[in-house]
Amino acid sequence: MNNDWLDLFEKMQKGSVRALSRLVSRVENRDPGWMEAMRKIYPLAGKARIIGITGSPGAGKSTLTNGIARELVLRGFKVGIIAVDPSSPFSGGSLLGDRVRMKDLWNLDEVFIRSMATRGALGGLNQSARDVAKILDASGKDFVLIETVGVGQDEVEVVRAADLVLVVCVPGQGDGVQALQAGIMEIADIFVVNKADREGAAEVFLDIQAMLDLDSNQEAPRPPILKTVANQGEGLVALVDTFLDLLTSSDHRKVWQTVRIRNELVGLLEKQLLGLILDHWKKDGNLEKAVEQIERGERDPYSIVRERLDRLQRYVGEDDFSGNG
Ligand SMILES: Nc1nc2c(ncn2[C@@H]2O[C@H](COP(=O)(O)OP(=O)(O)OP(=O)(O)O)[C@@H](O)[C@H]2O)c(=O)[nH]1
Ligand SMILES: [Mg+2]
Repeated sequence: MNNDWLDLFEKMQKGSVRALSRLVSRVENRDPGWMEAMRKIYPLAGKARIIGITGSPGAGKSTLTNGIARELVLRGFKVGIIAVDPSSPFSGGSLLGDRVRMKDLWNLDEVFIRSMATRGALGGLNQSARDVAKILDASGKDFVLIETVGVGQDEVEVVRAADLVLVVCVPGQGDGVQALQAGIMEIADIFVVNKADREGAAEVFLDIQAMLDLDSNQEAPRPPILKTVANQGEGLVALVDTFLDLLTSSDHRKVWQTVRIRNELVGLLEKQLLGLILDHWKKDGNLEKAVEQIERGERDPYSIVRERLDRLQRYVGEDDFSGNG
C-alpha cells in the first residue's frame, strides 16, 4: 500500500471520520491501489453484523433505519449506514437534504451515513456495498445498516448478502405484499409492518401471516412480524430486541457465511477478469473493429467471443493459473 493510502488507513484506525470517508470514496472510485487497500482492510473486518433493510419505495425504510441506528447507539453500539439510492447518480442534492434532515431528526451525530447510487457503481452495486460495509466494519462499527428499495434485482442482491434482513411492508399499497420483488419475501428474517398508525395495518399483518402459512418450507424458522410507527419511534425497541436475539441464537447464518464468501470471491473474480480482458481487447483497437464487423454483417458476436475465449484458453494452458499468482 503506498503512502497516501497508508496515511488514510492509519487515520481511519485512529477514528478519523474524514479519513474513513475518503477511504470509502477512493475504494468506490476504484482508485489505483484500491485492491491492495481492501486486502489490508479485510483482516480487520468481520466483527460487524450487516443488517439489510428493504421494502417498497416510501415504506419508511430511511426513517426506520435511522430509528434503529439511534436505538443501537443508545445501547452503546457503533453504527454505520449505507443508503442505496434507487434514483440516478445525479440526485445527490436532494439525497443530501434528506440525510441532513434524518440526522437532525434522530440526532445521529456519531453515526456514519453513506449514500450510494444504484447506477454507476464502478465495481457493481453489490460489490461496492460489500466493500463499503467492510471498510465500516474495519473502522470499528458494530452494525452496518444497509437500506435498499426491494424492487430491482441488484438491490435484492445487496440485502441478500446481509446477516439479517428486515422486509418493510406498509398498508395502503393496493396489492400490498405482492408489490415487492419476487424473492424478497424468502430472504426476510423479520417482517416489519411500518406505518402501523395507518388504516389497514392489521390487514397487512394478516396478509404476511397467510403468506407464511402457505410457505412450503415449514421446517425453516418462521420470521417474526412486528409493527412499527417509525416516524414516532414506536416499536423500535421491540424490533431491535428481536433482531439482536435472532443474531445471537440462529446458526443458519453459519452455512450462509460459506455461501457468501464463495459468492463474493466469484463475483470479484468475474468483475476483475472481465476488466482485464476488455482492457486488452480495447488496447488493440480490436473491440471496435469487431463491432464494425458485426455492423457490416461480416461476422457474428458468437464466433468473435469464441475466438477471444480460445485465445485466453491458450494462455491459461501455458501458464499456471490455478495458484495465487
Ligand atoms: N404515518 C407514518 N408515516 C411514516 C412512518 N414512517 C415513515 N413515515 C413517513 O413516510 C415518508 C417516507 O419515509 P422514508 O423513510 O423516506 O421512506 P423510504 O422507504 O426510505 O423511502 P425511499 O427511500 O424513497 O424509498 C416520510 O414522510 C416519513 O415521515 C410511519 O410509521 N407512519
Ligand atoms: Mg429511503
